Amino acid sequence: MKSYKILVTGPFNAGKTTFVRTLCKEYLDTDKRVFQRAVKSVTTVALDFGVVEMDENRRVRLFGTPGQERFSFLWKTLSIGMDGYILMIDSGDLESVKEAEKIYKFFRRSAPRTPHVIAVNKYDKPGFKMDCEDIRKLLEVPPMIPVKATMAINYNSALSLINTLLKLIDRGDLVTLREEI
Ligand SMILES: Nc1nc2c(ncn2[C@@H]2O[C@H](COP(=O)(O)OP(=O)(O)O)[C@@H](O)[C@H]2O)c(=O)[nH]1
Ligand SMILES: [Mg+2]
Repeated sequence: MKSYKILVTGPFNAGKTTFVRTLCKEYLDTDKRVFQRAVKSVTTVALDFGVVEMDENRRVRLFGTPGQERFSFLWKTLSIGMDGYILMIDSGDLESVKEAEKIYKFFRRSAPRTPHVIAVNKYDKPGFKMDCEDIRKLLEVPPMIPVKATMAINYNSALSLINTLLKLIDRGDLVTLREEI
């Protein structure tokens, strides 16, 4: 049995907790009620955790980070031993993209050779949306790193994102990634 540790990171409200809940029958979340109900009424304060059984040979352990920068001291700790990470962004929110830029810089610096995918999330929502190519340019994502439109609320979309990342991890293209920095 191969076990992968995947970190799900990204700004507040991008859909990280939703992603873990969609994929995992059993999960742990640490969402707390927020008393300033500006954007949403609950927020993750420590981590999300869930296990996905991909098939009889592969298991994925998902660790979702808290999005707000005041919890960023946890990012490094949660990322220890990760095989890959997902950077999730709310495609309809420019603030989310700006926040994502800071988080991405943090992980590119602290884990420069770690395979990852960018999830341009909430693609089902009508109205303004950033497209994947714009996000790629803005975040300066290396060519071999996938930038995918996703819907964390949808099981098949969430599963397909995990599969994309596992393929990248199994290819072991870390050397190429290092050369692209
Ligand atoms: N329409 C739509 N809403 C989503 C999607 N993913 C997450 N959301 C909603 O976005 C809000 C924030 O999601 P949450 O998972 O708490 O974000 P987190 O802060 O990154 O953990 C919630 O109201 C979710 O229901 C998606 O793919 N489509
Ligand atoms: Mg959350």
